[in-house]
Amino acid sequence: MLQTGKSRELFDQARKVIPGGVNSPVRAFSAVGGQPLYFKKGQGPWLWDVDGNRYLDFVGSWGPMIAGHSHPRVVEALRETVAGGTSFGACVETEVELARLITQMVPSVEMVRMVNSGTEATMSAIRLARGHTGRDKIIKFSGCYHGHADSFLIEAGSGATTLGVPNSPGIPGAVAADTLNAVYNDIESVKRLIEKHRGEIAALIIEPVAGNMGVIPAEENFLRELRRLTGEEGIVLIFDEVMSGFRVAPGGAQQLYGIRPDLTTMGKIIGGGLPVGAYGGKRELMERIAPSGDIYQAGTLSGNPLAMRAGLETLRLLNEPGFYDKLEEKSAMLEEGLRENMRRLGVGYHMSRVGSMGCFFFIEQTVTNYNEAGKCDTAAFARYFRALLEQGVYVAPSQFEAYFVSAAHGDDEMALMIKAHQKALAASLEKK
Ligand code: KE4
Repeated sequence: MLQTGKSRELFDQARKVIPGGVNSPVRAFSAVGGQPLYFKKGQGPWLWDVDGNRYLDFVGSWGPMIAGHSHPRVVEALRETVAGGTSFGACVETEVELARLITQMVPSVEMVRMVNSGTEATMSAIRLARGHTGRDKIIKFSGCYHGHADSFLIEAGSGATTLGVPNSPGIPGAVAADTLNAVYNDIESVKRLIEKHRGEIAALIIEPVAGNMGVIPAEENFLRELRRLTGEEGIVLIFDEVMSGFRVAPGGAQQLYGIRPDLTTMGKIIGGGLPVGAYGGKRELMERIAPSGDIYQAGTLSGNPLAMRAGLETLRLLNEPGFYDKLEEKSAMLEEGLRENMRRLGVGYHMSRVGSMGCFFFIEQTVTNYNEAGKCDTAAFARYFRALLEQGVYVAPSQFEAYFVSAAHGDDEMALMIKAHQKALAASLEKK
């Protein structure tokens, strides 16, 4: 049994001064029972908690740590930068370098604006689309999560679903009325909304690889159809690649599928673990943003020197020859091992993976949308999660998230995960 006395003590104190004791709901372990762990160190694929327990990490801070924790090059870059100060609220050289590198890596992004979180990126992207088109409504997809801005917390995935609040209180009716939800991978559901609200829809925003209702890749012709329809209707197509960007390919899902959205939102990996978000796209759209245009968006810490340097160093690592090939090799090896375990145990859970992000659903049917994902046996997932944790493996504390493989995970770590997974899966099958 894991000794987590110090984490418990900290959590008791936290609950007195932080809502739910956490600074982000999905960390609260509420879907898997028990209490959150407090971590104090990460090194490569490993995490240590405040009680000294070591875990093999497949959360990777929900995606940013694709190069592994405390990568020496990132640490050195930050050490150098912090010696010269932490924030100037003014322009720095590295923000130009990072913007240039992003425009080189992501095919559709001609200009990019840095912000401080994925939420800020998506919030700003829909304001830009609304300002540019003069329309108010947006289409999103049930189960996708685009951060916690008002317009998105309608049938939202990730922590909102995990905690059973996909529609948060506090969203004004008028705002909620402008958010239309379609069904992921169901083009007819999009066509019906466009028919009904022709001329009123500013943007359609989608995770091209959904990672917040478990991992559900968009079917290829679905994305192609979305591109065609939005083009015909003057609707701004926004790919929310906060999670899939720089993860599933150097240029994200849009490179993988060869589809060019009008705007792309980014985050996570481009901060190398520091707070960063970004949105970018066609020049004619982006130049509408102040001060070149009249659509306002701003941020005290946008382009922060520490975050820019960590992001720049991380993207440079991704551009080293063979980075993605090696990541794909490991991720495929892990997938095969997990599938073999399921075959051995005679369970046919649905597994999906795109590059180094994946998940398997505690349900023996295919999962292509939110409704199907919602039918998973989350109690079995909770047993699986706890059994993995007891073996020193840390995955996301929710069925409606993804696991992430980093460049720091080696063959030994994969073998360890495959072994632990088999035991945890067996444990999850024993009805408690
Ligand atoms: P942030 O505001 O949390 O930086 O980014 C919001 C966001 C936007 N778009 C996508 C596709 C995302 O996955 C996210 C955030 N992802 C979740 C994990 N599924 C963040 C974890 C959390 O809420 O603590």
